[in-house]
Amino acid sequence: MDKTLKRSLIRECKSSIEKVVLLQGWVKRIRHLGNISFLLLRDRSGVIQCVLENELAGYKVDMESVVEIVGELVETSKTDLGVEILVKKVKVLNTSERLPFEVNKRQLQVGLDQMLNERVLSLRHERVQAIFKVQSTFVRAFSEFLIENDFAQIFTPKIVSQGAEGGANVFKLPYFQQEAYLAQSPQFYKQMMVTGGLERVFEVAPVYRAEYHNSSRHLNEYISLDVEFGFIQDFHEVMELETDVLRYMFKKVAEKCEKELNLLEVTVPNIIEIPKITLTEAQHILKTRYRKVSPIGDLDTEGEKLLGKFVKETYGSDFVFITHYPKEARPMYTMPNKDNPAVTDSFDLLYKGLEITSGAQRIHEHDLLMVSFEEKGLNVEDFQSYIDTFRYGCPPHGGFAIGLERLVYKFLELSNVREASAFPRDCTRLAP
Ligand code: AMO
Repeated sequence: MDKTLKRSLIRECKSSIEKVVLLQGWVKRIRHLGNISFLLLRDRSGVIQCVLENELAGYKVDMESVVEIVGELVETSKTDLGVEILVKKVKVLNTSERLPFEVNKRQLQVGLDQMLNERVLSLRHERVQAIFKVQSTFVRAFSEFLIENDFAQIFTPKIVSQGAEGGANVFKLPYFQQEAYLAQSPQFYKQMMVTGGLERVFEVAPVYRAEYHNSSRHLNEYISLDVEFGFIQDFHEVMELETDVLRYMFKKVAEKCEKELNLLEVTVPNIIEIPKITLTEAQHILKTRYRKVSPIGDLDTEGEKLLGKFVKETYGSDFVFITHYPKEARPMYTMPNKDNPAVTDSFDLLYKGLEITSGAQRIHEHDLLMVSFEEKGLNVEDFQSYIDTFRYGCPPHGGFAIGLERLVYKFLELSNVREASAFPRDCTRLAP
């Protein structure tokens, strides 16, 4: 091949001033029509038609093989791109075996299990790739917004000595002479970094939940987008920050992922303000409007779905904050409400009827925290290093965490949260 030519991307071909280009990618399809062949070439940026004539007509290559093409760019009205390649040379860099299923159909016609088992192949499909491009854009926008607002990115351990969320859904692992756990959340550490003096922090990292749920919304490992910040007035400030973060994330996705959103046929929500409803009100609405009785101090899956419908119809919003959960329903670090200490200054954010976030103001007073641990029946000695944090000057603070896969799952209206994870971990899936 011509060593003087550098690789061009397919998306650059449209505006290229070069006449001859070198492209590399996968063979999406090849068709032979008499003395002419049409090869559709795909790279990370798009698809282009390559025309093979004369001695190259009838060129034999297996679908999904990786090839390098040198050809002349010619304008055409026959393709969306407006240009095609008149092939001069073609070289196979790596051949593909026979595919277990077709990856070039408009819709990928495989079940969820096969899609996940054959991830490298299902990813070749543009709609599947689009999911992860949207995911990547969300994460970048989340980080960008927070960095712009003076938050520092932190990295906290995923091997820990205690679960941070209460409950039994922790994975245990042997750790030399001790027993350790996989982190359920960076909760304690993000608070410790705030108290340490960083004031405003965020983290993007996996967390682990030993949940035996085989549902469309549970994973055993997911990416948690965590935020924590100090010197807050109240937990409303935390909800305001989350609203601003989400608004920015969706704005960036609309800007950067136009092609992907068209392909997936979704529109970006216009977030102006997110309605807030207390848990008591929410349960009342469910009971009076839908005759739906909720579990004590909480909402169940059906209740969340009905509330999603209610806020869409009433406020035209895909989102709703549910606030003031009772103490029993929230972890030990959650701040009780000053006027009514039976409830907490906490919230969940529902998006299209699914919880995608929890957040709260935290207890920053040492003695109150000790009481809270004891009320939950927890042994304070097991959490000593966390509790000691509050002995040396801790500002009022709060934060929240967004489940990344749940956000993508709901936004793109996928069939299952697993579709929003490249290599999901569930009760039975450990490979690939
Ligand atoms: P919580 O436990 O509610 O709160 O988790 C926060 C968000 O994480 C997502 N999530 C999950 N996603 C997929 N599979 C799961 N099994 C799963 N479990 C939770 C949800 C949920 O809203 N430390 C607090 C957050 C905070 O207060 O800052 C926490 O972890 O989207």
